[in-house]
Amino acid sequence: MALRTRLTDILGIDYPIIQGGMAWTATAELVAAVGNGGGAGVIGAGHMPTDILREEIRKAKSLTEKPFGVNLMMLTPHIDDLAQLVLDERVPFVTTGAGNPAKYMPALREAGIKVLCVVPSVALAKRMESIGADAVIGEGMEAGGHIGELTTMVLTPQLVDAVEVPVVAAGGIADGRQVAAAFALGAEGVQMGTRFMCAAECTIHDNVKERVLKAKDRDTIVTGYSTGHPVRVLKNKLSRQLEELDRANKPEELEKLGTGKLALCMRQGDVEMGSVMAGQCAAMVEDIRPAAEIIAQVMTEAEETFAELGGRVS
Ligand code: TUI
Repeated sequence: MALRTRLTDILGIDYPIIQGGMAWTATAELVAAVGNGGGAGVIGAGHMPTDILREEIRKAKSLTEKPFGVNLMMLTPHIDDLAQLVLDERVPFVTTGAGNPAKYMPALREAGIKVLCVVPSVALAKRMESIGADAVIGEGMEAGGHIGELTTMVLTPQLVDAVEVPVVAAGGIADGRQVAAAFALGAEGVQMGTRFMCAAECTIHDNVKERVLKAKDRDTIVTGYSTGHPVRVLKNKLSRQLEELDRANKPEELEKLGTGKLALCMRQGDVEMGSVMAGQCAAMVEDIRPAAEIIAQVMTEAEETFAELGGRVS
């Protein structure tokens, strides 16, 4: 059964589930599978060269008739070119992350592209709403990759109180009980990244999927506080070296050591010297299955959780 919220109406999807736009991870195959399963697939542009992103967008268009999005990562130096490309290709929607997308809002809105901004704070959410964001995605620090300071549990209800546009909860969500919890907090959708790393259609190296499947509750760590861009990863040889540089307060060396390591992990499968970006909920991911099944299972679990709640409280 489809579940309708303002988010599903805005994006034209069946289920209020957005797939996180993970760089080097969320490629056309995964994005199309999520779309065909009734969710919102999002290509992770990250630092992708413009030509490659164009190919990914065209491939996604060839694999699905459903709407899909592109995540624009504000820290990339050629962000102007990537933003122009999504305008030229008339991508249905964009998610933005790792910075303030204000500069691109007028052109995106003018082109009729929906914009959903990832925000780590109430202040940024209000600002994004004031410049025309269609929804905000509040991402808690349980998430993988670049993170803010607040947890999903604390950020979500504050966003719901602060803005009129729909709030999507993100960070640490991998199953239907958590989706139900997000809805209880007032969210109208969720974004899941780590869970979709173990979708059958996700093209990352099998070594990474194995690492995620093996992860336990305390297996992630946040490195890079000294650079101002903290990043959550699964612990490995690289994270221990980055931790040392953080402790020694050597942000330049840390940046240098971290460069190129996400691709090394996701594409080449080096899970010791690569950056295994994943959220705390990696511990909850227990199988590899098609994206459509992940979506169906999570939605069924969420509905069961709602039904059960009545019986557990009196
Ligand atoms: O963007 C993400 N997660 C990412 S991006 C990424 S690539 C990268 N690699 C190394 C260092 C930095 C990035 C890997 N993972 N999530 C969305 C997100 N956005 N989380 C937090 C934010 C955020 C932070 C600050 C959004 C806006 C913001 O605004 C600050 C400002 O400029 O006002």
